[in-house]
Amino acid sequence: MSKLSRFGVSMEEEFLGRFDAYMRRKGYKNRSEAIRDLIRGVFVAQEWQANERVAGALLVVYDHHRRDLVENLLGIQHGAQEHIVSTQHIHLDHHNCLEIIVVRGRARRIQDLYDRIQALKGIKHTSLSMATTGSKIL
Ligand code: NI
Repeated sequence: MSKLSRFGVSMEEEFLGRFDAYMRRKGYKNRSEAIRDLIRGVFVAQEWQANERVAGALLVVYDHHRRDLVENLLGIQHGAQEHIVSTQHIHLDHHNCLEIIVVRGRARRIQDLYDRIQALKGIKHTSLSMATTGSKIL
């Protein structure tokens, strides 16, 4: 573990009060850990903006009776094998399926993959969880 440094932060009381309320709601025991997590979030966002190697998960909900959609979804994934680490398929009910596609690679390529899946006709819901490989985050 690297050496810890302390620093002082000045801010308006009302602003700090709101931050402390946020911290308590989230269950943090102290401000330091809450601030560290917020800063880590900024660094992860920067990794994505700088097109670095990132990791993440795409979540897709769709009706599997739409065969054209299923075919297109599979086609896109087969064309992006180098970025797909694994796929988990959950049958939600008689009609709906949920897929979690774990991805890794350059941020722009992952974003492009997500955009193409999101734009498929018939998709009910998508979300992209932008994570990090962890190599640049303490
Ligand atoms: Ni299914």
